[in-house]
Amino acid sequence: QAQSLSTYIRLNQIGFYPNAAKIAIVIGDASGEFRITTPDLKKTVFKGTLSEARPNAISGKTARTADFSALKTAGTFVVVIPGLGHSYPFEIKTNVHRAVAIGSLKGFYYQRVSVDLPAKYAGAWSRPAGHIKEDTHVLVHPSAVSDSRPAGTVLSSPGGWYDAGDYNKYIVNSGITTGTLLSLYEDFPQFCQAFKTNIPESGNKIPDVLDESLWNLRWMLTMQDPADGGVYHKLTNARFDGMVMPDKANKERYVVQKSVTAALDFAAVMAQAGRVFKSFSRDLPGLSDSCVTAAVRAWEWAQKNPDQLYRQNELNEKMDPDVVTGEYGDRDASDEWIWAAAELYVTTRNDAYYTAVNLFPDDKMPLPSWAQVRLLGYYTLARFEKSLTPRGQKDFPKLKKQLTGFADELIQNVDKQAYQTVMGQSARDYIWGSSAVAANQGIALIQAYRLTNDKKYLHKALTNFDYLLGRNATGFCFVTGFGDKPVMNPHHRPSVADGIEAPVPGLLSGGPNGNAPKQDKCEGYTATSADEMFLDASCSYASNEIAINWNAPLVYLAGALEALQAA
Ligand code: G3I
Ligand code: 9MR
Repeated sequence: QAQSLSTYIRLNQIGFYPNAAKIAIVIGDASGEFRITTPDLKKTVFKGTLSEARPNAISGKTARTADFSALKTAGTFVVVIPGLGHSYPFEIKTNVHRAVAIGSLKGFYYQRVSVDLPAKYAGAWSRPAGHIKEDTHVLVHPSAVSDSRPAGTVLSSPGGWYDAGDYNKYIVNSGITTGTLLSLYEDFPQFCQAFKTNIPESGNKIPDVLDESLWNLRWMLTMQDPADGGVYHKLTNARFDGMVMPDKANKERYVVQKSVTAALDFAAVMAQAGRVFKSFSRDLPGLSDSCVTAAVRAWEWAQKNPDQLYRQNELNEKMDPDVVTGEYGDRDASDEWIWAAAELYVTTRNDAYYTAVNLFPDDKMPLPSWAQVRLLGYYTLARFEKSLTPRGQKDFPKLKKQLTGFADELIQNVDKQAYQTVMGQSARDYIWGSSAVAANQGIALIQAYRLTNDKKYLHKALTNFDYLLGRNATGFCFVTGFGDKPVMNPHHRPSVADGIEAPVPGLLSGGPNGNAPKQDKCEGYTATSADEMFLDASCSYASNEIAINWNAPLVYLAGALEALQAA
């Protein structure tokens, strides 16, 4: 009988590793047999039976699983559900996610500030440099004025990456992003040597993931006040730009108040960078030492200013101009202390950092996000088990137990879920930037795999990658430029303003967010459950913006799965 494309079949729209699990989800009423065929539907290569219907914990809707893991033949195929239709085509092959891994790291190149993106590297998305005035003309906001930098001072603070769909630069978010990219290198150095993204630096001796990270690290270094070691919270306009290209965004830029969270996230990343770039000292003389020095100075500033949190509303009551761009505010810096202490300790092997803070205040294992960085410190302690001082080694068994216990919780009930993914077991996963929840859950599982060698963690990490690439309740592939139903209209100023239909590629959409309609007030949301609360419209910044701190865990997960081939 005739078969047409069915949107009721949800699967990773890119494909599967030959030896890995292969699952498609079928929503609606279908039951009984399914087939895997060639895309012309003529040749059947596998037959199976759909699972029993499982209820979706979030929406209550039911779904069935088509499990064709036993099919290991390389090729391009579709899932066929008799009477319903067929899926998008997918591939089975080794390195099947290499293009996504490369594309998502390349996404950072497109976010670069202060530099032209020529067609040689940027293809159709070639554009002139944005914010070139930052080279000589960044103002000191009244909240950031100090003896060394009185009102009227102008600074140079070019480079780095635009944070997201907006054009501002925020140290807190830069910190977690850069730390995650550096961690991919630390965990999979060999893979990273051959991980090339066609950026201007690709021919040099430094892996592209580190060259890309350096683009932002160098900017971050300019955000430290040499007089006292403090770090400005952000470099920003007072208000968001319109939907214009970066070179047309000409509002005044300010560095805004130093904060303890910025100082500690900066200290953590600089300490990590000091470690990573040590082995590239011949090509980057002095960089490693400069990073460690900057880290120590930021840490010491934080010790003297532990209560200096960034609270934008309080600031705006006292200061002019009001600053209404992204806050990345915090009420509690205890997790930032843990991350900075762990990185400085591992880099310097000085127990004073280890004992300066309570590294294990409780048994909680909060998933990493810009606001919660505790686990980034734990991952580092776990990564360097062999080189910890006796003080750190003493705690290692406890740390390992907590990290694997957390992973066990994440995977415990996955097989009962309608979509068979770690992501989405609770409606609480569907917050602003939920795609990064999925990616960071994946990273937590990769860490557990590295600690135990138990492949169940690796296999479950792959379920969340499948989620991001299409096995989800929206049916979208959340990475621009990939899949058959990709996000096309992200809240991303260049993608809106460049006149090109396809958005800038390799960027991860924030994803479903139960509160999005209230938060961005974009018209057109129709979903009734959080897992579907997503709108592929550029006004939907609470569900469809892109952001560097979401892309980085995508790069990590894609890179780790490629390095390990998830087999
Ligand atoms: O975590 C809580 C959750 O416990 C609670 O149940 C839920 C109920 O609303 O809220 C959750 O917090 C939300 C948080 O994101 C989750 O990370 C907040 O409501 C929500 O307001 C907050 O949104 C942040 C958003 O800025 C608005 O401030 C996002 O995290 C953050 O990623 C986003 O970052 C923006 C920058 O400000 C500007 N640049 C673009 C960037 C991406 O959209
Ligand atoms: O474009 C801004 C986006 O990057 C932020 O994440 C978001 C929330 O802070 O705000 C967006 O800017 C909107 C502003 O908050 C309200 N007016 C419309 C702006 C988008 O066009």
